[in-house]
Amino acid sequence: MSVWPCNLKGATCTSLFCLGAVNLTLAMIYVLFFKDGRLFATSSRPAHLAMVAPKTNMVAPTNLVAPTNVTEAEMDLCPEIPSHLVVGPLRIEFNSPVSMEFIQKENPEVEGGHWWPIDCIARQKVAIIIPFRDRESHLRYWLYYLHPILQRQLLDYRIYVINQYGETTFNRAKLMNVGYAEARKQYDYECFVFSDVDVIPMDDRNFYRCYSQPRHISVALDKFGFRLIYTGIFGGVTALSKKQFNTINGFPNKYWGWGGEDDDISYRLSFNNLSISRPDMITGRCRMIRHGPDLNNEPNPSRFDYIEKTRSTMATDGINSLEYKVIKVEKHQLYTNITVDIGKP
Ligand SMILES: [Mn+2]
Repeated sequence: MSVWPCNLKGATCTSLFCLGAVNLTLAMIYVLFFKDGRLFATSSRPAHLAMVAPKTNMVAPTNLVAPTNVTEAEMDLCPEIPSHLVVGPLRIEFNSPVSMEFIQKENPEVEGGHWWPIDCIARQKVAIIIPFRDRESHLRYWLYYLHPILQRQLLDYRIYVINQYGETTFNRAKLMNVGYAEARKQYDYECFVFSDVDVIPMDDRNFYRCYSQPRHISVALDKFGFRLIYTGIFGGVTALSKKQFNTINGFPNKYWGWGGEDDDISYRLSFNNLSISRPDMITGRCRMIRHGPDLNNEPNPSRFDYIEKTRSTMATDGINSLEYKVIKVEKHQLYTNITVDIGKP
């Protein structure tokens, strides 16, 4: 029996075999080194690909523009859509609590909530701001799910938890203003994402970055049957560039208690001729953690009066009139915590 893998004799068989071997070698070189479009595209930071739904559930992104031809000067910029990393729909559940230690072990490269890609230059430096008080278990779910997603999106990001000091009525919009102001002092961010602690995206193609218009990210909440409940809605998770944020004088400071501040922000956008950019209703699906009413965050009865006057108040109530006192700054591995006294109504 011949050791050659064919029945032909002599030179014909040898050359066929050699051709096959050359082909195989070339294919291996391609797979090993060129697959990511970059020579030796190896990383010491493996992408976290857990929690992936079956491939059959995946839907092609319709809201994303294909990257244009990369010029030589942009050679090292990260791809606008890292399609080799993002996976599409994700399974998001809140049944089994996760410990902070576990999430820390899962994200060894994160420091003070900061992570950035090492194989390419991130397209945007993003400050992610979470207005917060007394929701530790929600924060753990948020960190558990979001860190891997933001890393697959190849963002240079840092998580800021803006923790309201004391027991007075909660003020979400003012805390977001504080987050903006404090983040600006630390780093030259070009994009600010504002996220409720209890909202988690269900698709990693829903990018936590800025667009040419202010971005509404949490467009299809499970709580509302995955529908946009009204056109101007701008709550949950949103993203504004530095320029967009300053154009509207930031957010209002006077909405104490639940409700109204998101609509005020939406009015600020339209009065300044900005429109709202959104992902499609599949990519934009999000889950909200169920919870009872918070202490000291009752619905604000003045909100309807305030919203009516946004056009005249937005120039004087905003980032230009913000006053607060930082109580303490703590760098945890997975986030930077800023506890702040924002006064009272
Ligand atoms: Mn909530």
